[in-house]
This record gives sequence, structure tokens and C-alpha cells, in this order.
Amino acid sequence: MKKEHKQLLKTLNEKQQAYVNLNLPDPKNGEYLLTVFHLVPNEKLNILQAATEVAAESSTGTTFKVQTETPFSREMNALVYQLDLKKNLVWIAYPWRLFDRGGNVQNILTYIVGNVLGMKKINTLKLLDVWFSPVMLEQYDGPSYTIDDMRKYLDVYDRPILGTIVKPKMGLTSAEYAEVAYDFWAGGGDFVKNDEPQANQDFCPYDKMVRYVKKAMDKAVKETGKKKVHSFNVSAADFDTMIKRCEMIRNAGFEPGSYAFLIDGITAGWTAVQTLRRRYPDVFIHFHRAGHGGFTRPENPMGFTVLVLSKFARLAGVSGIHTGTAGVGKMSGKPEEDVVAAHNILSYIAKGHFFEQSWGKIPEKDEDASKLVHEDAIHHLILEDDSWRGMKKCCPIISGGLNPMLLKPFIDIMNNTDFITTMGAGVHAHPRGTKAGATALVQACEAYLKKIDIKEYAKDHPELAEAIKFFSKKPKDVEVAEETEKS
Ligand code: CAP
Ligand code: MG
Ligand code: MG
Repeated sequence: MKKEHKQLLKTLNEKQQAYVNLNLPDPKNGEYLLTVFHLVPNEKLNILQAATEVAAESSTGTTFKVQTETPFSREMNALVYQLDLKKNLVWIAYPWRLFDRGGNVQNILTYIVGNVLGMKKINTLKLLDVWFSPVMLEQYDGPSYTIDDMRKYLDVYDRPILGTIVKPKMGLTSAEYAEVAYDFWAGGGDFVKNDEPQANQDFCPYDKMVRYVKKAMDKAVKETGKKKVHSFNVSAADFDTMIKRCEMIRNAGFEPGSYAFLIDGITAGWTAVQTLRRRYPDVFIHFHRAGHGGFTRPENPMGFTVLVLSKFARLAGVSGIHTGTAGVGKMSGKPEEDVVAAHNILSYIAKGHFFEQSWGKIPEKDEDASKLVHEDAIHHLILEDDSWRGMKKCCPIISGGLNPMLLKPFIDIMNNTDFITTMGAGVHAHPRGTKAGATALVQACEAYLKKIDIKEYAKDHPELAEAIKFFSKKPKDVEVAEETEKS
């Protein structure tokens, strides 16, 4: 054991000593959920003292060693088992018998990113990655209906599924909403989603929105000869209303595969996510992560990463989760965050009958990230048969400030096309409206697949040419910002 570790151990009080084992023989022996945190203690504690306080509070302990603990309760103590003093990283192992049986994700998160995020003893605590013991995976649902099922339904392979979010985000009537959906599908798009706040607003009653979307979809399918999908936001004030919305959609005549259930997973909560997964295993469960920035933004010292959020979404069984645009779009998130997350939910490394997950490596600099992503893509195997012993893939949903010009740059970073992309302004801001916007997106994808430069392809594809002209213009606010910076 390193000298500095021995010195740190000597500084621990009796309670803290019960939450550390720097010689843990085999953390991956199946008994533990493994975690790695970036941790900076407050000025009064050293990193190991703070880490053991975190391990205590996030498993069996509290501020003092209590008289009531028992030999068995001590067995349930989380253990700090590794340190990186240079990078301020601490690894903590959680006996997974701590967790609610039957596969409850909400319960795990309450432990490992619950009270500990509010502790005075730490200045920074960010959960960077988690590793689920394969034995533990038996208890969790994992995805049921996947992007592979959606591809089969749409007959769309070897390219991203092209989607939009109806915009304006809110304020259209149910008929106007359905018109926009129709225009996107008629323009060649595959997938339309409600935006994250869509619910039962008085100017757009839910039941009418559902009925009109059905009419719009039938019309578009008939005219294009192509199947279409709509992702309905079923988030609601209570579970009865959420289920009522799901049933309304299922009874509106949509054929299986033509609809998905969108859930605002952060604000509606993990119990809502798992309820949908367990009640509707035949439906694509779409996790929108509005609010995740409060936990995941890189500049936020407290919380967890996009990778952690995405892995738990897969464990809970969602079919797809927004994983960010790796800095290409409008939302914060860098390649090492967004793309490692996207890759980590798509596949496991299958080694015989043990499914060894890859840890997301924490790269030092951005250039490491793209190297890592390519490495990631190389050594990842997507489970071919989704065998009963593994967990099905969860698909990245790539959205946020994208437009047809940004499709190829994102695919180049992602290094594969197995995802859904949804573009809101990127379609509806097109000078000739939604239908042309959709066609421009389809043409941008065609250019990518034919390996033709997008500007070259635009020469005989007017909708794409107009999109390039429009989206190449810097938005006023960016121009003004740049001007101000220069002055
Ligand atoms: C995108 C979007 C999505 C974001 C969420 C929005 O619209 O509808 O909610 O993608 O971010 O409201 O911003 P635009 P993320 O395409 O018009 O930007 O996907 O990173 O969770
Ligand atoms: Mg949105
Ligand atoms: Mg994003």
C-alpha cells in the first residue's frame, strides 16, 4: 500500500475506519455496485476522511458511530476501496444487497447521489461512472422494445432514424400541432416527438392532439407509403393520469410500433420510468432528461455525469435516452461526456457468458476523448442476439440545436449511425417551412450515406441548399456576442 495512503488511514476515526478497505480483494466479485466519484473535501477534512463520510452516509452510517449497529449491519457498509490522490478520485463499493429487491433504480440513486450531495464535509462530489455486477443485473428490467424493433417497424436500417420535435415548443392547438407533424412526415421524416412540456394544455387538449396526430399519421403513411412513429409525452401529475394517457393512445387506433411513450424522467421520476417499462414492454420508452443539467453539467461540482444517468436509464429499461450532441448542438456536453454515454448504453463487451461492461475512462483533454471514442467503438461489441443473459441495448437520442448541416459532424464524432436524431428549429426554421426542412434533413442524410460533400449534394437538392444558406448564417445573438468580445 502506498505510503500516503497509510498516512491517510491513520487520520481516520473509529467510525470512518469501518467504511474503508484499500485492500478489498476483488471488487468485481459480484457482491458490489462499484462507483467512482470526483471528490474534493472541505477545508477541515482530508480526501479519505471525506470519502469515508460519503461511504457512511450513502450506505449504513451517520455522523457518529451508533450503539445500535450490529455485526450484520456492518456487512452492509459501503467501502472506499481505491484512491487517486492526483485526480481527486475515490472508488466506493456498495454491497448491492443494500438495495430494494426487484430492481428499483430510484432506491439506488437515493443512496449514492442522495443526501451525500448536500453534505457540508465536501466541496465537490460528482459520480463519474458506475459498474453493475452481472449478478445484480438479474434483478433489473433493462430495455424491452429497442431501436432494433423500431427499425424493423419503419424498415429503416444503416442510418439514423430522422426525427423532429414540433415547434414552437408550446402554443399550437391540437390541429396545428398535427399539421406540423404531417408536414414533417410528408417531407420524408420518420419520427415526431412531443416536446418535453407537452401535456394537457387547454389550447391543445390531450385527447384531441392524439386523435389529430392519428389522422396526420394515416395521411402521411398513405401518401408516402412509409411507416411513421410518434412519441407522445405521457408525463403527468399522477400515475393514474399517466396510464390514462397511455391507454388513450393505445385505444386511438395506432398500430403497435407506430407510437412511443416519452417520459420526463428527471422531473416525473424513476418510478414513473419503471412503471412505464413494466406496464408496456411492447412500447418504445423514450426518456427525456429535461433538468439533468442540474446534476450533469461539467461545470457543476455536485451531481453525476451524463454517462451515469444514461446507464441507469438503461438499467431501468428505457428504450432510448437523450445523451447529448457532444458539443455539436446547443446544449452543454462534451464528446467525452455525451458520446461515451451514447456508446455505453448501446453495447456491452460480450465475453462468453460474462458481460463485462467497460468503464467510461475519464480523459484528461478533449483530444483524448475522440481517441477514446474511436477506441470505444472498436472494442465494443453490440450484443448480437441480445441473449437472455445480457441486457438489451438502449438507444441514444441526439437532439438540441441540431440542423441538417450538423448531422455528419455528429455522426463523425459518434462513429456510428445507430441512434435517433430529433431536430426542432433545425427543421421548422427552414425558410420554406417544415416539409422543406424535413426534406433537407433527409437529403443531408442521403449525402452522408453517399459520401458526397453536403454542399456538392445541395447543388441539385434545393431544400438542402436553402437549409445550408439559412443555417450557415450566424444567429444575431452570436454575432453580437462575438462583436462585443472583439470590442
Ligand atoms: C431540442 C429540444 C430538446 C433538447 C433537449 C429542446 O429542440 O426539444 O428538448 O434536445 O436537450 O427543447 O431544446 P431543438 P438534450 O432541436 O430546437 O434545439 O437532447 O441534450 O437532452
Ligand atoms: Mg425539447
Ligand atoms: Mg444536448
